[in-house]
Amino acid sequence: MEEGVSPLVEKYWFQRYDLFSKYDEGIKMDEQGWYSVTPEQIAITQAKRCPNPTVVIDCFAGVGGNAIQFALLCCHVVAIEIDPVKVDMAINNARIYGVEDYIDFIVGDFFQLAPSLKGDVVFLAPPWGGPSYRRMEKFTLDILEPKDGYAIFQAAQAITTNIIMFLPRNVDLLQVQELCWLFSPPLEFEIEENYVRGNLKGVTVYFGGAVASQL
Ligand code: MGP
Repeated sequence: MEEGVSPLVEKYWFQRYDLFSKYDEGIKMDEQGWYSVTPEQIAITQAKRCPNPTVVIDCFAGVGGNAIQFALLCCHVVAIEIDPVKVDMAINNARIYGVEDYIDFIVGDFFQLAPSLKGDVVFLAPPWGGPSYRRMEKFTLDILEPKDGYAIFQAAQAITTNIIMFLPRNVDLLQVQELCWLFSPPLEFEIEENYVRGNLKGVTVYFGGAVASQL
């Protein structure tokens, strides 16, 4: 195993090729990246929902797992991440997949940037408060970071109502539905369970006609 891999990361290191199939080509992740990056097959599934061509705003881009798959599927991506170290890693990772020219990386706070952003689809995979979410019976939207799920959704829907949100498998689905009822008529939505090797990893919610109706 690689030097400097913490006990928390060890489990994810064994799943490294599920996270990035090109891991051995020099993929870089910090600790939060290891446990937060969307497994590659799930990121591909999410990206396939986007109409083509599309401008996708990845609001909590982390080390770039989703931005890379959106870019590979011909989307132009605006990838926002507040941590400059993660942005450097994401640029490195995008280069490995040959898509760095299709992603505009921005070091910044999504909430500050949101009023000036334009895009066709907003992608939200915010921090879930670390791996401890697994111990909760129900994950409520107020636990999401850096602000609660309602605030995140509100900022996103001002850009577009075509929103893709990656959430914990134990998320309170009633709360998710309530987000749609904030609109009149209620926003179209679909909930998808995401498995890797038979294990449920999370759920993706597709809001809005452009991404929710393309099954
Ligand atoms: P996990 O918590 O390691 O569950 O996360 P797993 O692998 O099913 O472990 P088990 O021991 O319960 O079997 C599964 C996936 O959820 C990760 O690979 C990430 O893609 C995603 N994920 C986990 N966390 C803590 C976060 C997070 O904070 N933010 C985001 N966006 N995704 C996360």
